[in-house]
Amino acid sequence: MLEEIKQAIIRGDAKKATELVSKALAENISVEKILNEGLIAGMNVVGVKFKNNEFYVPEVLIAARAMNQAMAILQPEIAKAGIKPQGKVAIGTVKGDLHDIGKNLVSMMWKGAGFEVIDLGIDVPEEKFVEAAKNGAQLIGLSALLTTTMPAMKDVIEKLKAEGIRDKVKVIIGGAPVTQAYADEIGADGYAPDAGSAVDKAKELLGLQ
Ligand code: B12
Repeated sequence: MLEEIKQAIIRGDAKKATELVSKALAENISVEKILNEGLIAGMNVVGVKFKNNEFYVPEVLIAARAMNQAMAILQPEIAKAGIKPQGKVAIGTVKGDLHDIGKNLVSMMWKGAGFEVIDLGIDVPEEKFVEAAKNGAQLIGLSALLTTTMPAMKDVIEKLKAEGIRDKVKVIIGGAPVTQAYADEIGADGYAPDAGSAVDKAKELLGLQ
């Protein structure tokens, strides 16, 4: 079943992927397994094929659409795990960057962990992150998938400093090219390599565990 989900994502067959995810849930396969061994595993293969020029942008977009639709089915299940809002957090993909699958996944996991999540979307200018912090977000998540957009994460931190609110909000960063070393370099409070550890890290940064 998980292998079939993976293959449906690779083919970009949204109908099949959503059907299979519903079926897997009905058979009590854990949300975590469906995500990691089905959806993310499929998207990883798509990534390799894209890199090797076996897939081009349209195929990747079709796979991404299938992934997003299948994730929409999982979302209520992920959310069920949550209890009451543990805090207010905001997340967005930084300026110039349109990748949102990983960001959406982190957003879902945070919702599932009981956070109130403000999703700022993609291609988000630094002012929007600052605004979210001013509106009460205690933690800001920045996502970047391109080496060329990683510096925009630093711009957000600099903007928070310039506005005098850097010490009022925690900043956590992530995305495939991002590392702990980069987080240290730009003065972010934390980094997480995947959506699961993003939950632990957020809790840690907000003093909840
Ligand atoms: C899907 C995809 C696209 C889709 C995006 C669709 C969408 N709605 O997101 C489309 C086709 C639009 C696209 C476009 C481009 N892409 Co692209 N894309 C990918 C691909 C294949 C998969 C990315 C993905 O979704 N992975 C699955 C998710 C689940 O993983 P993830 O994003 O890493 O997220 C996880 C963690 O990183 C972490 N995380 C993510 N965000 C955050 C945030 C926080 C706060 C935390 C804590 C954690 C966290 O948790 C997530 C879940 O576990 C990657 C290859 C790859 N394997 O990464 C290339 C890739 C990222 N793309 C690449 C490129 C070059 C481009 C383009 C420039 C191509 C072009 N020439 O037009 C454009 C750029 C457009 C733009 N301005 O953004 C390169 C980047 C190279 C580089 N080093 O900079 C990659 C690596 C492919 C490659 N090897 O060449 N792309």
